[in-house]
This record gives sequence, structure tokens and C-alpha cells, in this order.
Amino acid sequence: MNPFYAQILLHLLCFLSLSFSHLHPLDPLKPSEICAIRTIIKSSLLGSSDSPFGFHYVGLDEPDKLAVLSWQSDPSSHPLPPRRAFVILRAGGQTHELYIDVANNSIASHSIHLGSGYPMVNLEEQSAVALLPFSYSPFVESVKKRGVELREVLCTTNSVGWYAERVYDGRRVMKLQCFVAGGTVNVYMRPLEGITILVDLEAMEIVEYKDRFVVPVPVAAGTDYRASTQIPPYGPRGNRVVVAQPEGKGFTIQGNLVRWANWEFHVGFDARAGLVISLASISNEDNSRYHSVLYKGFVSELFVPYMDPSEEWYDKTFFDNGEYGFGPYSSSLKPTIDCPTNAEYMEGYYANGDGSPVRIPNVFCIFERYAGDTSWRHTEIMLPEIVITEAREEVSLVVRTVTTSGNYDYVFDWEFKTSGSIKVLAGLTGLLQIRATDYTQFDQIITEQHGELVAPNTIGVYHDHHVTYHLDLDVAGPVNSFVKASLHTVRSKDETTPRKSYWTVIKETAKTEADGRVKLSAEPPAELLVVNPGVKTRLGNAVGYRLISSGAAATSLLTDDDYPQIRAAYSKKQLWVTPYNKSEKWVAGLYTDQSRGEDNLAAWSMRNRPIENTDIVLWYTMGIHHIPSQEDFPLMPMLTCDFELRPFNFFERNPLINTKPFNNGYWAN
Ligand SMILES: *[C@@H]1O[C@H](CO)[C@@H](O)[C@H](O)[C@H]1NC(C)=O
Ligand SMILES: *[C@@H]1O[C@H](CO)[C@@H](O)[C@H](O)[C@H]1NC(C)=O
Ligand SMILES: [Cu+2]
Repeated sequence: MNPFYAQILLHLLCFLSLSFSHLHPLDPLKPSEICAIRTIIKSSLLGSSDSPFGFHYVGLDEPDKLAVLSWQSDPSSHPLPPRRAFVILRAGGQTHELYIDVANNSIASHSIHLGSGYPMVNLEEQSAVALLPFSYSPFVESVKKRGVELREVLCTTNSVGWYAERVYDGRRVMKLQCFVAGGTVNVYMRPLEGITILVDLEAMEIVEYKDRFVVPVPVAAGTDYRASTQIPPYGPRGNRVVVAQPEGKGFTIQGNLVRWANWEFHVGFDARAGLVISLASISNEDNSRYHSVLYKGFVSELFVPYMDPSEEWYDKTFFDNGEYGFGPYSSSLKPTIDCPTNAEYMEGYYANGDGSPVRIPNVFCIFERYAGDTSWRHTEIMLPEIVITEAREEVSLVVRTVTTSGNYDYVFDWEFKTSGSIKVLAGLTGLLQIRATDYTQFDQIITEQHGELVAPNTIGVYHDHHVTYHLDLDVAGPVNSFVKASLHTVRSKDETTPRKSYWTVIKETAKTEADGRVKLSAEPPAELLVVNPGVKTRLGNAVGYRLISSGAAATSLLTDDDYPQIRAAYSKKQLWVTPYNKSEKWVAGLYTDQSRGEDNLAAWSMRNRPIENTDIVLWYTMGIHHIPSQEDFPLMPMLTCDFELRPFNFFERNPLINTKPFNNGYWAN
């Protein structure tokens, strides 16, 4: 789009939503609020400070939990808590934190961050530094040396992490990685290997340049993934499947509040976290009232360290959430491609580097899913002269968002089930990070490799994906405890039984944070429970939820003294439990870019605070070690990981017993 018209459109957004009134204290900032915040800051003293000046985060500063909960208990008699925004900007070479009172357009507080680490980079500064090499003669020379046309080259920005041996004198820097775009849209498959370009984001200059070796640029042929470029014979495909809902959609969206079957929850969009699920509550069997389950859930970090220690690759250890933010990289979902035909869509807004609102249409989709599965069934053949088969269809509600962090696409689903379960899924697809090599055949490789040969001259580098979720469970209220129900083998001493062994359960309630750190493979199998000791079923069991980990539970294999591991020290265990603290949201710290591990979950947990019978937060990390294979080339098929939050004595009995099946009619025939 012509930049002039784009600018006008941005400013139209400022007026677009002046008329919306706020329905809910957790609603994300409206575009009009983002505009007002920009105006306040630009007209303050800060606004006249020396350039460079840029916005790096603008978001809702959530009201205190108590205020939200009392508002929720009776919205008609409580005023909405005052709207506040939290803003991070860079001005005069410093990181500024501001709290803004949105209602009266005033700066409530302003401070400067003095510790280590920098805020998320913004898109504008990345686009600007990515152009620097094109007028830098050593780079022009390097491109020529590789027999590539400069006009076909594109560069992208990589965070540099922190390595005590390589400090950049307090400079906010990134590295550029360049690719050849000619002949394919799949530029990530065609890296210009051997070149290191360090850029200063504020001086806007190249501060270090190395060209150490030349290897061939992998060919373009066979890398394009667009349907329009494919030629016969075509790949396998079944027949078309259509989703139909004869009675229409079974859910309602009012503002940001979603209601479906027995569930109610709030959906928000944040520039850093992307999708945020709040105040998820489920009604009891007779629908008389809602019980809280999850106060808040979101992806707090996505740590992706690559395993190639060489000069060009050692610092590719990305924190996609804290260094880049999910907001600006959230894809606009394509109806019928990203979500089924029965989906509804919501939009989201974030502030760009200039502080102006940017709209992402279709940032979330919400749909009911029935994939032919049953939620329970039984066939009874013991009864005389009658065979009973009884079942209920598994219909669930899915909230989906997609973040495309450069080469990789992450699909994040929150699936709500009428049984009370919340299934949380992360799907990985998109493009590998490729290292170009001389090798074209497996048997040429004689030295240690840091990846697999997936195409000629193309190595898919080993790496991990650690997806950490912030899960503020409030099971039937905020006061909860974490219980580990461990399974122990017992050798039978009883002479009256021929059995030599059995297992039994030992339940331990975590007292302090040290008891709340769980490395699954290092311990006996255990159910991970969150219970509310103050709320019991009629039978006297404390109501609870359990966290069921799936196979995707890899922990980091780096040594504790390795720099990326110091920054992501939490990635050595799947689960941590902390007491609720409003400012502990980002598992790798508020300032993750070039962070040094001083402000992260592992550091907070070392305070060993009490976590029994209080408001607690679970931090769960899904992990996969990725050894690339040829099927991941030229684009990786979806790999889905998940975990489940499942009721444990939360209901008096199976809450789906007295639901009616949809397909009763067919069975009657
Ligand atoms: C603005 O509103 C907030 C919240 O209502 C209040 O605390 C603050 O004092 C007000 N500031 C000014 C300058 O009026
Ligand atoms: C809340 O967390 C912040 C950051 O870790 C910490 O500085 C503060 O002391 C914590 N507050 C309490 C009450 O623990
Ligand atoms: Cu991967």
C-alpha cells in the first residue's frame, strides 16, 4: 500500500471505535485508547527527546485481580476498575516505562529501566536495519563473490542473546541473516552462508562484518510450496469434508466474552502474548452457577535454541515472545483454510513503533468442532435379550490463533470440552532454519554435524521448541494448593494374597516453591493436581483440576552454565508453581532481549515463597527436540503438541451423563 494512504488509514482507526464502551475490565486497549496514549506521550517532555524514539509495548495494565473478581461477582453494582495502560518505549538511548490513566489522559508514572535486557524489538526498526547491507560495500562484494544478484537478496533480523565473552558495550544490537529470493518464494531455503552482520538498532549502522567462507546457495528448484507452482503427478488427497451446523452456531460472543455450552470465558489480544484466555468458568450440572477454573492462561515464552555452536550460528537461541512479541506476527486467519467454515472471527490491535494502532483482522477464530469422536460410550452385553450401546458425541469449542515467527508458524489452540477439560495445543509448521553446506550426499559427511541433510547443500539445524504457558488456575476460587499424587510400588507383605506387588498413591501438598518444581522424568509417575482445600464435593473430596502432560514434554539438554540456558533456566523442568504476583508474567523476564537470567521464573522461584492454600500460578513448558528430516523440506507438515487441564473431583459425577445425544434420531430407526 502507498505509505501515505496507510498513514491516513491508521489515523482513521483512532476514531473508529470512540463509540465502543467497555464491557469488561480485561478488554484489550481499543484503537482510540492507543491513539490517545500516543498523543499524551508525544506531547509530553519525552516526546521531544532526542531520537531515536520508538514504542516497544503498549497494552492494558490489568486491574488488580481482586478488583476484577469483585466486579465479576456483580457487574451491576461495581463500577469498572479504572483503565490503565502500560507502555515501554526507547528514547534517548534509555528504556522508559510509563503507566497511563486512560480515562483522564494522564501519565500516572514514568520510570527508567536500569537493569539488563531490552524490550521487544519493533517491526519498523527491524525493517530499517535490514536495508543497511545494501549500501555497505563489503556486503555488496560478498554477494558478488557468491555469483548472486544484489536485487534478489533479502535480509532478516536475529536477536543476539547474551554471552559474557561477547558483550556489545551496552548497545542494542541484532544480527542480519540474508537469503536469495530469486526463483522461489521460499527464501529461507536459500541462505547466504558464511556472513555475519552485526547492526546497532539505534545508531542504525553496521558495527561488525565478517565473511568467513563461501558455500553454494542451495538451488531454488523444488522449494516453492504454492499450489500454483506444483506440477503433476499431484500428491495424495481424500474427498472434500464439509462442516454443517443445521441449527447454527452454539456459542455467543458479546464484546470479548464467549459463552458456549457450560463454559464462559474472556478472550483478549496482547501485543506480547497474542491470545489471552481469562476468567474461564464452567457451570455445574444444573446450570445454576458458574465455578471458576482458570483466571488467566497465555503463552508466556517460546524458547527456540539452535544447536550449532559455530561463529555464524551460536547465538541463534530465540525467545520469540520476549524478543519479538507474538502480536505483530499474528497472522490474519484465512477462512476455510486456517479454520473451518463454521468459525467466527475476532480482530486485534497493537501499537506499531510510532505508537499508532494497527488492526489485525481475523486474529482469532472460534468454532465448534465435531470430528466423529465420542466423549463417552458403553456397550452392555450381559443383560438378557438386549444389547445396549450408549454414547455421546465429542463436540468442543476451539479458540485459535496463529503466530508466524519468521520462518516458523505456530498454531495455538485452546479447546474447551463440556466434560470440563481444557485441551491446550501448539502446532508447529512452516520452514526450517537452513544452514547451507558443500555436501550434497549423506556419505560425504565425515565431521560432526549440527543438523541433518534434508536436500542438496541444505542442512536442517538441530533445535528445540520450548513453549511455556502461564496458567493462573483458580479452581472454584483463587485459594488453591498444588498436590503431587505420586504412584509408588509397594511390595506385598500380606501372606493372604498371592500378589507380590501393587501400586498406591501418596499425595503431598506443596508447601513452598521448592516443592512445586517438577521434572517429570526424574520422579515416580505422578498426577499433578490443583485443589481448592476450602471447597469440597458432597463426598468430602477437595475440588480440583489435574494437569495431564503429553509426550511433548522435552526439557532442555544444554548445560546449566551455557548462556542461553542461564536465560531460560526454567526450561530444565516442565512445571513450576509460584504464588500469584501480578508482575510475574513473562517467564524469561520482562526484558528478554539480551537478558542475563536475573529476572526469570527460576530466579523468582529461588525465593521459595509459600504456595500452600493461597493464590497460585502454574508454569508448564511443552517441549520438543527437533531433529529435522527430509519430510520437513521444503516446508514442515504440522506437528501438534498438547496438554490437558482436566477436572478431578470438580463435579459430583460425570457431568455429561444427563446430556442428550444429537444423533438419537438416527439410532431410533
Ligand atoms: C486520573 O484518574 C486516575 C484514576 O481514576 C486517578 O487516580 C488520577 O489521580 C487522575 N489523574 C489526574 C491528573 O486527574
Ligand atoms: C512480585 O514480583 C516482583 C518481580 O519478581 C518482585 O520484585 C516483587 O517483590 C514480588 N512481590 C511479592 C509480594 O512477592
Ligand atoms: Cu522445529
